[in-house]
Amino acid sequence: MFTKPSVGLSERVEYASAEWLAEAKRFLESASATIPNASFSFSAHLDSPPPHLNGGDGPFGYTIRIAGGTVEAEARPSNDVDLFQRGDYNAGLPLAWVVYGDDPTGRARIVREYQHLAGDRTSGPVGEMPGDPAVAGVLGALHDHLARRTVNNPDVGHRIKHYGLERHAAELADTGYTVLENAFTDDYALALREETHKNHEGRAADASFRATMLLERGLIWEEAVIHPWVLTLADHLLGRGNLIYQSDTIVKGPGLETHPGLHSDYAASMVEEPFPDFCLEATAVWAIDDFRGDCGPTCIVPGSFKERRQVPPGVTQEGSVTIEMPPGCIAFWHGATWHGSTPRKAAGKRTSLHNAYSRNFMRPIERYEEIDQAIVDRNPPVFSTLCGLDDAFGKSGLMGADFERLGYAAKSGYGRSRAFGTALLED
Ligand SMILES: O=C(O)CCC(=O)C(=O)O
Ligand SMILES: [Fe+2]
Repeated sequence: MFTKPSVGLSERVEYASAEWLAEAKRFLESASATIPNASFSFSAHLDSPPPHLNGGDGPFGYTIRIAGGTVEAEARPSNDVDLFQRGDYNAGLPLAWVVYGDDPTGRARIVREYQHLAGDRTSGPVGEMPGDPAVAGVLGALHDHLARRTVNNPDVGHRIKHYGLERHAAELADTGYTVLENAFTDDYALALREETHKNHEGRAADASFRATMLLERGLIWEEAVIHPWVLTLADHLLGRGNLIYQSDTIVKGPGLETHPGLHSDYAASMVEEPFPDFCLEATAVWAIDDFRGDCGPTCIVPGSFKERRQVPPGVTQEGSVTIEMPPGCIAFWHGATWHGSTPRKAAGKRTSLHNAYSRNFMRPIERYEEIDQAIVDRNPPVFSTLCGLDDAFGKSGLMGADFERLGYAAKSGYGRSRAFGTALLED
């Protein structure tokens, strides 16, 4: 049996859209009986919203006022509220999709990461949360209610622009790989390293250098797989609705040669040659430890994805370049690019996270269709999509295909990376 997305597909909404705001109003109205005397207002001013959401020239955002059992919701920002926040739409979006559950402090780590990615594109809140715990509780519940419904910005080009990924997209088109600098903090690297080493400890000396199926191994891996910059490059190369193909860590000690020679990441899928000119699979490698010099970095042949074939037997690493990156970087490559890994010469270990993504119609190496319901429920829709829970594959019954999912995939532009609403016009 397939695990279910945490809410019905028809209930999903875009951040700060008219439907999102209507859902917020509906939720608060149904909760208002529990806080009959509440008086509280909050607002957000969101800069650079996706054009398809912004009907006019005025400032974009929302304002919600709760007073005497009534709820007013307006699709524009206002300073005249108890709690106000301003920031870039795409920078704020991941913060809006964090599901806190019963423990508001339990997600501090990922909130800090999203703030790190946002940099100065969001400013701190002005004002205070309501002092009355009952009102604060309803607002917390509202946040999670919306987070479980909030999809990614479907305008991939808009995300590329506002996350500052234009250079990275150009490098992918040119060389087939790119490096996202400062993509996670030192504190996050520490937490990833600790978790990785726990998974690798106590294994037999001849055990695999990989620990696999990470999405069933804890919250930190669930967080990492939906890194907003990585998801944007994955959507760009693979189209929306792409899947997690494999999620694993590698710990490489001195002398260990994990990937001699060269390979393409299409090898396991045995893709027929010539490869299609669109990308089928792409890989994100997180440098939890140093990937420079004699630390055993990945090596790659720039532009080799244009060969559109597997690495022929006997090809060596000669002519490849190493991907030199300090901890906190994420390398991302087109899966048809020829690469390998250099043996580690330095003392100590190289720790890395390898999240590979594939097109929606591909058959991934790892299977998450029966992942624990609790894992899906504590994550936003992007996570359920990556696990293959939203599409129609494998879900046919005796009465035919899953038409709800087929319709959802079509409406959401699965398989496409072009701007929302333009796909049909361009065809
Ligand atoms: O560990 C490395 O340096 C390369 C790993 C690799 O080939 C991959 O993740 O696809
Ligand atoms: Fe590889």
